[in-house]
Amino acid sequence: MPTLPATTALLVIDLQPDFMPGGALACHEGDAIVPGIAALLASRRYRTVVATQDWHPPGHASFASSHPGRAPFETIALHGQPQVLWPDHCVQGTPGAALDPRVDWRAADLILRKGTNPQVDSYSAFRENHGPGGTRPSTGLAGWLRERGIDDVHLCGLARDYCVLWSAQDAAAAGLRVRFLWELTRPVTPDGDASTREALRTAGVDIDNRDIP
Ligand code: VGL
Ligand code: ZN
Repeated sequence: MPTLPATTALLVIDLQPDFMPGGALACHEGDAIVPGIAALLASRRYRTVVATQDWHPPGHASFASSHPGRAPFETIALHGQPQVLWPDHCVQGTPGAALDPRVDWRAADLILRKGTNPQVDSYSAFRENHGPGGTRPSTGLAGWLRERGIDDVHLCGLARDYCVLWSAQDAAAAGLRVRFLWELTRPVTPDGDASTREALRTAGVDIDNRDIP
């Protein structure tokens, strides 16, 4: 496989055991994408690779268990915005929060942990969800990529309908060219695929349907 231009980076979103079948917040067929992503990293086809790691403190505000009387997958208002309440997942330092051990992460140039603010969720690799006061602090990733001359990003990982989608939307909003490696993503909610595709089209994101790009 030929090396891609140095202006293209691969973003691998939240490839962690808690998002795999049997995990705390399993994505539908989440493990099906692991061999393809492992092969992509091993090929060294991308000169720049960024991995994100969902990394919540215990008692995080996105956990249903932090809201007495609430159940996982209910939606509440948090900081004035809708917030899906999740099962406890990706708790800092637990095995389910590790990067997937089937991938050789030596090819990753940056490992970005997100969701560390106890009060605020963070789906996107680029900025937190709405927090108190309505602010959405940047993670600095857009600047990190720009400093390296990167203007094109390819995204894969979990979950297709949350963290990969939100990262793709923010990448496009940051002025990057964005390719969504559809077959190297899997959703929390398979029924949501049509609306995910529509949201990506609206954001101007290119959907790549090949098994390996
Ligand atoms: C994710 C829900 C909660 C994701 C992370 O990686 O898509 N979804 N935390
Ligand atoms: Zn999370």
